[in-house]
Amino acid sequence: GVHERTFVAVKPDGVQRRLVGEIVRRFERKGFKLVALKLVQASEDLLREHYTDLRTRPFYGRLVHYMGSGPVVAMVWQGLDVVRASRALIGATDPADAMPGTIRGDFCVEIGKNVVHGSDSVESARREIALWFDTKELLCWEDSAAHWLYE
Ligand code: YYY
Ligand code: MG
Repeated sequence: GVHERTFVAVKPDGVQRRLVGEIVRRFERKGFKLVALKLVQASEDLLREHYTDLRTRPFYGRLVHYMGSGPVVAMVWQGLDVVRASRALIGATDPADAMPGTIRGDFCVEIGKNVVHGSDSVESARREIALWFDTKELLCWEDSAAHWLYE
């Protein structure tokens, strides 16, 4: 429903490459509602937990190191089908497979430096939002554009 939420993060390469505004802009113009945003230097523990499903994969150590190599912009976006729609805006995991017009398709070339994260299911989104944010950081505000976005 329209209250679905997802966790999105601009990864350290995205921050270094000054892509924060561009990435936020793509979610904003689509019509999603920003409910939380912060610049974070993530701890190794947080990143290990964030990517726990991938802990047995050969790239896990490198992934955790990369994600901790600089600040990330952590965000929560809300809206109709936002988990699935965000994955569509972000594009395929490997930028070589990501369609032009998607964030990864437009701004990066390698899987290990793919500039942005988005939750892959409503359940993952719930887990990731709880991991990265305190409840009080998730703001409730009246969305005056909702009337023009939703039937
Ligand atoms: O959800 P998404 O980020 O698109 O991909 P995941 O399969 O969850 O993998 C998380 C993260 O790990 C991916 O964005 C890049 C990295 N990675 C990698 O470096 N090498 C792989 N073969 C697969 C994933
Ligand atoms: Mg994933």
